[in-house]
Amino acid sequence: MDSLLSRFEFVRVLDSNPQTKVVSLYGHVDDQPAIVTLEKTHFNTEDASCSCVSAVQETREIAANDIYHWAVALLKQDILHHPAAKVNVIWPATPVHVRKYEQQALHLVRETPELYQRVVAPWVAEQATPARLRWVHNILYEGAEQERVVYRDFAGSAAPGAGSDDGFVVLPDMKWDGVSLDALYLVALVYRDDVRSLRDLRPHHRDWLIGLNNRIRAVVPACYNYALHADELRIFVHYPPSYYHFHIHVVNIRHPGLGDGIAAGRAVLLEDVIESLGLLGEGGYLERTLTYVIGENHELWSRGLQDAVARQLEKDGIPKRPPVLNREESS
Ligand code: M7G
Repeated sequence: MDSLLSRFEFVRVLDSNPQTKVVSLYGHVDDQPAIVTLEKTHFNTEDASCSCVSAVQETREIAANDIYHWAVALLKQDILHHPAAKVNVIWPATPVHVRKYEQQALHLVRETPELYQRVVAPWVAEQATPARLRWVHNILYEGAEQERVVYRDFAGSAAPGAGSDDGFVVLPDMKWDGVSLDALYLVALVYRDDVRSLRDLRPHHRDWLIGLNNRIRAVVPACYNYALHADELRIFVHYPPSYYHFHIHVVNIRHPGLGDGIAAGRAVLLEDVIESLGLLGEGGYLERTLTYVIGENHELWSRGLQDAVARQLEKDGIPKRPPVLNREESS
């Protein structure tokens, strides 16, 4: 990481979010595209040896009024328990990564079963390549991030392979600094590779998902010394996901989420998925219309979703946006 950062040549800011305190930068490392994301870390309130206030080293008062006092402060930090920030580097970054991290206009899309088959499914088939899913394969089969794995279940077999369809691995998500339990963010990757996303789920997957949900809610609290309980985990999937190998997000319920990660229009609770599968016909999620938020940079937007949204709005009788008037015309 140190070497990557020292070779990073900054080009431009992709996104900067004052609420999540995340900045994403685009640049080059050895002439190849790189994305560096910096996220200010949350306070570590679990560390009893050091209250957050005693970490304040220096202050400069901004103002005081009656009983109210406010100032900027410098905090004592150490890399183990009180790091200042989490740094993520993607290198070499693909154009898909750059488009994902770049600030962009967002739209609400209604993905009907027809739209899925015509526009989305062919694109998904292109996405689920070994290269794009290498990090998943590395975790499942090559021992990557092994020391960080919280739980691994081969579902009765000695090792992944035949008969391990129910197996899965739980480990800290790349989004988590691994320090503050308030921000706990894990990801569960399943061994089976016949389910790419929510769209591939059918009623016969229901029991498998119930089992997964129960295992996750049993093992995660135990792995963290019951500092949080089964009903304090927000367990969900993303639609559309960024990676088309079925996986589940497991997040501390107190975590407001990074960006739009747990917002309506992106996250679907696993419990709701299980419930829906009990009501849907044989085609399962293939029969449903899924409504979600998509950025204009997403390839699907230009590959058909933009036109589909325009047609849907027209069909729904929603008036077109009036032309923008300049100041003189409007007054
Ligand atoms: P997603 O819903 O497909 O994408 O979830 P998104 O939430 O990034 O849009 C994939 C999840 O896997 C995300 O929460 C990522 O942060 C996480 N993730 C991605 N990669 C490349 C890695 C990795 O190499 N290791 C770990 N531990 N998590 C990752």
